[in-house]
Amino acid sequence: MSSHKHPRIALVAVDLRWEDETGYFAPFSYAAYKLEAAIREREEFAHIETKVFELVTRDAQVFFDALVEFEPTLVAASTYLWSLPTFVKLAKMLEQHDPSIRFVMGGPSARRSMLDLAPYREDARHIDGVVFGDGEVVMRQLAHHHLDDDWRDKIPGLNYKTSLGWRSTGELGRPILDDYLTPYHLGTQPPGKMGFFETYRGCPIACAFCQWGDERADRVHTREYLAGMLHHLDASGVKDVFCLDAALNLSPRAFRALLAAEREVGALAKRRLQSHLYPLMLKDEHYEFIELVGDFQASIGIQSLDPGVLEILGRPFEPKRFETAIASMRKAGTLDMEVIMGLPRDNPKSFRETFKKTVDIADNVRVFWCLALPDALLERTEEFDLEFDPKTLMVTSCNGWSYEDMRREWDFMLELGGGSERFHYGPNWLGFTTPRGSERSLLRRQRLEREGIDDELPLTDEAERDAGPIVVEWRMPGKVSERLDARLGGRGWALRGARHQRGVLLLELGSPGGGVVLEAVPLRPGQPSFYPYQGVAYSYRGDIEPGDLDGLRGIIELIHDDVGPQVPGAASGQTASAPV
Ligand code: B12
Ligand code: SF4
Repeated sequence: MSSHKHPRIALVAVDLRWEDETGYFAPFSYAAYKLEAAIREREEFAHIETKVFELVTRDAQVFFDALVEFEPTLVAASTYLWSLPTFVKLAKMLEQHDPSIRFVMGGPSARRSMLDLAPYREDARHIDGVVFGDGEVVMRQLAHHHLDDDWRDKIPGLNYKTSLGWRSTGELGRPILDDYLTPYHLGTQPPGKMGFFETYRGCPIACAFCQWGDERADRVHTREYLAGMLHHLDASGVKDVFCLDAALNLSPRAFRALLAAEREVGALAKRRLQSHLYPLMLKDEHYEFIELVGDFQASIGIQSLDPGVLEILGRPFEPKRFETAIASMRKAGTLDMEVIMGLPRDNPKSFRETFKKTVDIADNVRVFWCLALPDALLERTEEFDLEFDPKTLMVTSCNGWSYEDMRREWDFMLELGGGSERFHYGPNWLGFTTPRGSERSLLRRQRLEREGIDDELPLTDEAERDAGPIVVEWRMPGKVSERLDARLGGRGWALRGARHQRGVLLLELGSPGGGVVLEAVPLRPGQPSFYPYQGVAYSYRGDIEPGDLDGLRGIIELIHDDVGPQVPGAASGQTASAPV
């Protein structure tokens, strides 16, 4: 029996725009818009209303309020590391509000191993369906059947938790990539954002620490499809483009299709394209493609330069060929390099070597704190004697590393990065421009100006950037979080959220009398602040009784040891600018 309700599908995602301190990246949830397109492109679904709710918040209540107004019959949540806590809470809230609303979750954090972790174990049963892989096929099935009483029986590929454990509705086929249009084909992409495209899915290499490596990479888009996508992307006026592939050159078939499509359309000739490249597989045709692009910014995920570590973790590496490839890549464009700190079987000494070499070679460096991701290290904790924080997935110790080692290396890099151009960081990543990169970027800007390529930052609207209430989980390693909870709790205060915004650390504190937002920036001479304390200028927003001001100063002193090192450029970060 079917319900007589009018189908309304809400796709939800957390908007990460404010996570990028540099302003150079204006991302959006490509998956949410791509899945919406899978429904909107089909005539048979013309009667279904769809809407993407990509909100600048991690507060489930804010999503709930927005959804209740829309009255969805199906909520499809695009779930990543940064949105899992929010969407698990949201599922529960929606079920309590109206049990007839179907709540389905997909994306790389929608995994059994994640939902069985302590923070989610209890509430996972409020999710009606969890999809472990690609979403296009299942979204169309959901559009057809979600209002039927026996909807779950009709849709393979759903997993759900019962009091007796997990149940599955069966295997789901993988989508044929060309059968699904992009948001650019339909003109439904969000305005003011950068452009995203894919040429294939998955990655043929299987590095132990990466979630991508778990997927086969045997499906590619054709030249015709990519030419259509580039044509629409061009017409959309998007300025910066980011290629979502594991690396542009890891699938020869997909790459050749892209090369032919770009030759035909010429959409990338006046644009900046950021893409990962795999140095050991670079050939002449790749340089030919780079030549076609207006401004090509290559990223290389080297992760470690220690051949022994890479071998253990399943990543092919040949130092000689690597060096030759890097030398040619440096001639072709800007070179960003990415490394991971805390990889199992690596150690602080070897990591420091990798880091130093990377700073020497690259224009921009990005470092990621090792994460225990599902389909990757999360499934191999015993093998690597690995401990991690179940909320942030940040590794807290493993073969070769103690938590203190990691903290020390991280602080060292924060200090170094703090004195560099384009320094930005979050709880599990940091990045900056190297001295070599600063020189190069000056020359690059001059060249772009000559060639008429716009070098403006893609997202400049401050008002839009700050729109919406923002409450963020405290995402520092568990021990810091635990210490803060214990210290504040003893005085009747609580840490409700924390975020970095444009060089300012914002802490949302709950107090017996309400709450305040505490701002922390590095202390500069003559700078006004509520309480300058040990190199950090603390100010607050919100109402606080005059009698409570001393209490707030006491709280600042209490948390400073943990909070100070998180202030961009403060304390340890203020002085260092010397090259390693
Ligand atoms: C672009 C990108 C970003 C962007 C933001 C993207 C955004 N707003 O969504 C930026 C640069 C900001 C970013 C940052 C980070 N990222 Co990132 N990022 C990516 C990347 C390269 C592409 C994502 C994408 O759009 N893919 C294309 C779409 C089509 O694929 P998809 O997202 O998997 O969606 C498909 C399915 O999962 C499914 N699906 C998705 N949603 C839903 C919903 C429903 C209902 C259903 C049924 C199905 C479904 O269907 C989709 C189509 O088939 C991926 C790697 C990759 N290629 O996927 C990493 C990835 C998502 N990032 C990852 C990580 C870890 C990070 C960081 C934490 C950095 C780090 N340490 O590596 C940061 C921190 C972010 C933060 N502030 O907290 C991990 C996520 C792991 C996880 N379990 O969540 C990934 C998978 C890479 C990896 N290392 O393995 N990232
Ligand atoms: S780290 Fe890069 S090469 Fe290794 S599996 Fe992930 S995407 Fe592939």
